[in-house]
Amino acid sequence: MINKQVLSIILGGGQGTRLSPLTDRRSKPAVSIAGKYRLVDIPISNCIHCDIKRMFVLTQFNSASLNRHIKDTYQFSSFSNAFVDVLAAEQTPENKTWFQGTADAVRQSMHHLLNHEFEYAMILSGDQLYRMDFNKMLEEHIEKKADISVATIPVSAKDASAFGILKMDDEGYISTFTEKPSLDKLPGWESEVSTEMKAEGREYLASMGIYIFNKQLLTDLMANTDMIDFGKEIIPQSIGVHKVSAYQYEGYWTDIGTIPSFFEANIGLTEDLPKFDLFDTSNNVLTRPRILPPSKISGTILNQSMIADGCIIAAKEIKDSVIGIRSRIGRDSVIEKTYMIGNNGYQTLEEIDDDRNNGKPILGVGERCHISHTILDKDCRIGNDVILQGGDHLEDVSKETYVIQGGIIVIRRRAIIPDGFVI
Ligand code: ADQ
Ligand code: ADP
Repeated sequence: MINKQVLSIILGGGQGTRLSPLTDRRSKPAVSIAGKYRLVDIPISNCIHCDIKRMFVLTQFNSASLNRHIKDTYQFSSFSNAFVDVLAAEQTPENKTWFQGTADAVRQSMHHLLNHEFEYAMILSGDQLYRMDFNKMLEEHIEKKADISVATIPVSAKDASAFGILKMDDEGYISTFTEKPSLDKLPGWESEVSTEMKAEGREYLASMGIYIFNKQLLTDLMANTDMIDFGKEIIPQSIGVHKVSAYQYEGYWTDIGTIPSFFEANIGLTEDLPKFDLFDTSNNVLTRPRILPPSKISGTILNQSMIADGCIIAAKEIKDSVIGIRSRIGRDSVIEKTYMIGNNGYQTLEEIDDDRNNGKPILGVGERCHISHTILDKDCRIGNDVILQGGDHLEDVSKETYVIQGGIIVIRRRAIIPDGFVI
């Protein structure tokens, strides 16, 4: 029953614009993934499957879609104490008290957290794709009488600079920690890892940004220090002062906090045996059930693709792509390596006629388009004969209707791309 003593705190995104433009008008936890879920569904589902059912989602700004999603999805019996609450920073970007970092977000939310009884705070990131049994980590935390536990995963030298890298002593406590070391600082930071991980060249133990804190210590740190970040300050400065334990995890886990990693994680789901299995029914990803009709597809060659509910598709070919709810794709269009997020609703036949008569592209992708290495955000209107060919040949840019980042074209939400447009 230890999980009943846990309060989970999901860090839902800072001021950072790493997922921009997807986060320009909605908070990060509300960003759509795999055509029908939202990012926040990943940590929430992990918690629910571990019977950790009291959760706060800390976000820099509130969005209607996040609140509606949480309210409509996570409904618990009124006789249980389960809840998912969104706590948004109430300030403006100009205001100094806007969440300054991950620990500052927790500090500013402490008065809400302390309204609940708990022994352990489970701090999770809102931008990772993984499935983890938090109870195992919790059991180890208690067994080792740790004050703080940090979940760790082996990574390669190439990836190590993006993470907090640590070393453990013989008893499994963290002896040293460095946040995002540059490549030249890496020698000497290798750890003993399993032969499987070693064979993959993953010899550095990275912090997954998943922490368990004993309530008393967290309360003290929040009240008596002004440290604003877990990775940069609290974790490194706790080593040698508190018992900071490393929980070793070797399953699938990936950061989806940037446009390229978000894109790869989505497209990766279309592989024959994807590393993250959406078809694992005992640990499924939960989301809002929608009453949508089955997708209707005609004349399309479909390969390695996932098509969500409620789509109307007449494309020529769709491959290596994820097509989100209520997507509409016109005749003779080819979609490759693309994540189409989908639409919020359908147009009526009258609206479609009106748009056509006024020369305005209708919702979705038009006819004879060729789209690859692209993310189409919600409710875009892509005209006919549009060519969007993402790839490494493209420079990063930010325009009114689209952004290019790391070779991936991102068409902004509600953007209208005229007939014949070419990138
Ligand atoms: P990063 O992921 O780079 O490194 P950070 O940017 O602090 O760290 O984000 C952690 C999580 O908190 C993300 O989900 C982010 O969106 C969210 N977040 C950031 N600022 C926030 C704020 N002000 N309010 C609410 N949420 C906020 C961290 C650790 C590393 C570790 C990696 C693993 O610092 O040590 O290796 O996570 O991904
Ligand atoms: P998301 O793209 O994250 O799903 P939604 O499309 O659900 O976000 O937007 C949330 C709510 O805000 C919806 O009710 C939507 O109609 C409304 N909304 C979003 N953008 C606009 C806008 N530009 N003008 C008017 N209403 C908007």
